[in-house]
Amino acid sequence: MARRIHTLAGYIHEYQRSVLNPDDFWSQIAETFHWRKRWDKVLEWEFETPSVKWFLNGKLNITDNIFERFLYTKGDKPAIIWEPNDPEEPHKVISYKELYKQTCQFANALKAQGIQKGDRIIIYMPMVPEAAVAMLACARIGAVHSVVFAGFSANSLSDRINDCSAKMVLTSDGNFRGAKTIPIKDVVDEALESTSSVEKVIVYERTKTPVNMVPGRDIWWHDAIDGISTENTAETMDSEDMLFILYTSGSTGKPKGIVHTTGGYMVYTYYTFKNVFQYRDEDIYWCTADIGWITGHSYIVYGPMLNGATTLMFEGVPTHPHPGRFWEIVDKFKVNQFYTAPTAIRALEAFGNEPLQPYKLDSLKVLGTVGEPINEEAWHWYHDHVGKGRCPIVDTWWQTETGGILISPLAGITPTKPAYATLPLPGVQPIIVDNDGNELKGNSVEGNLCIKFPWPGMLRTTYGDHERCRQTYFSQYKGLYFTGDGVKRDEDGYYRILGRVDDVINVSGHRMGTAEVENAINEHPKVIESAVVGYPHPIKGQGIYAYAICDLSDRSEENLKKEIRLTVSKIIGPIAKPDKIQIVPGLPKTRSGKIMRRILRKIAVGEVDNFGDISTLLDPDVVEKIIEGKDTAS
Ligand code: 7RM
Repeated sequence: MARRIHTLAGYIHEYQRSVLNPDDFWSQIAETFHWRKRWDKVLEWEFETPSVKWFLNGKLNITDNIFERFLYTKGDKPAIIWEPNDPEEPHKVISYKELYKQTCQFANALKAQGIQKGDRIIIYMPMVPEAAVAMLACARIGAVHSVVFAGFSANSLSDRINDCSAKMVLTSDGNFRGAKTIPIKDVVDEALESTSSVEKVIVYERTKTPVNMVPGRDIWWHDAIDGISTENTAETMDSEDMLFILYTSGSTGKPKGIVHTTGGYMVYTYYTFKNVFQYRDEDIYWCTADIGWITGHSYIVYGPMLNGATTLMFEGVPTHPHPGRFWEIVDKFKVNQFYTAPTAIRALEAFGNEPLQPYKLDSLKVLGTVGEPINEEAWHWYHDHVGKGRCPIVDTWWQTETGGILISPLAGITPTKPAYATLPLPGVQPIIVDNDGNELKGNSVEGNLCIKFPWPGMLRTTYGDHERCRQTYFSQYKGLYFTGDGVKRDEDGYYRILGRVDDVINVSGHRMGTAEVENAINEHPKVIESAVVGYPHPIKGQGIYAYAICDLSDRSEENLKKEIRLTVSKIIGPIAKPDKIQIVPGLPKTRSGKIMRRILRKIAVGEVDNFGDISTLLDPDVVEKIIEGKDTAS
């Protein structure tokens, strides 16, 4: 198989080659694809503006490289195995040929509904194969998809629709999640009350939940494809044409639309999937992420499919109807590579080993984790009890912005080490800097993680606001991409990610800006001001601790906290609900009005002495009052 690394020596060799001559390295990988016109130049870049272009003037379509490329060799191979939320409902197996037909047909349907190359389409759907069809159909005709996690609120959805002026929304009547059925079409209807760009809504029937179909605007998926041809010639795209936008939280209030383009993203997700997971042609690969996150884009849909892999898609949740559900699915389909998040591992570990007992799990060859730092405890449990000590764990570090995995072991090829993402993939050049931007060279150092050279899968801009992209990622440290993560390089040169160094909280692998949550809390009319910090949480990794100054004149503290949680749920979504709320008389602020989160973080974990210098505080007494009230947090 082209471009697969087989040995540790091979890794070292490829890594060196990728640094010495990136153009040769990446063009040899890109050559394994079908290009309608070859690129003129491999790479043009500078990290000031920034401007990054890969495979310049190359012409291609990413779906050509999934379907037309594999049709003769893998047409009958399962592309998607879909397991529904309810174990009683039959699963589906969709071959590459069948997925190709569905993609072409839906691509034609989108065109028939007036969609053209460059139009933005929001996908707000459950984990059903049609969600992948929707993404691929957009890519086929050059429409830009923006998948929004179907757990987000109407308000979050309308913000995203407005930010990219989406012309269409793809959704479903409802979403089965564990024991619940969530009426997501209602959420879309509410979101569309505060948007004006959306002309059409296509609704996939999943739950048979009654919905209100707006005449002239809403159309059922099955009606949209009725009588539509299953043949379609893919649009010719430039390497640097936008493939998708995915919104992600940062340290400011408003989520950013991360933009990925066609050629580089294709090459990068293909290469990283192949090497990190060491996927073999007959393997069944399962990533448990939702397609609303970048992991779902790169490692459920594009990466696996560009490798002609069989990718398992699961509609449900880890613990429904029982905490052995994941292991049941592994055995049912003889899953070989299993990729999940530390938060899921910890949640399942909490049930003990009993739920594992009925299952053999002997098909497993590779285990993966992503989304947040994994603690050693959870790593060992995963390794010993799920992998039975036989399976290497790939702890994959990457971001929405990076498009694909940057630092990770290659399964069975390079060494693993508990809680370490270990080594950069070929083509990835990490650098650690101190707060002044000085490079920390050599081993046994700790600092801010930056990347000093482009890789094909990296973000190109933030939608509609390039300056924000520069500000957020390229301005802290001159000439470097700043990840926002702290990192340690140990005595052997292995990387351990230490978590965010900015105001981003990582709850169960989902990024949340403190400002974003505060803005939502402040929407409650009785909240005067609030400050939010992360604190260690046994299952979620980090929990949200909110300090709020409130008007309690006409309701109980308990009721107000309930209402605040409801408000946050409505504005962002249930995942942003604070785990703890403490009503406080004031917040520790500097004379310039900046909230000293450092102090609030310490109080949240019960460290109530040794605050360092608090003399710059406007009102140092407030700290004492917050400490006194700590037990009222709930
Ligand atoms: C893929 C994804 C990105 C942030 C990132 C880190 C954290 C992700 C790991 C990790 C430690 C890991 N994209 N993170 N993977 N921390 N070890 N293996 O999660 O944009 O949603 O989040 O997640 O802080 O900056 S993301």
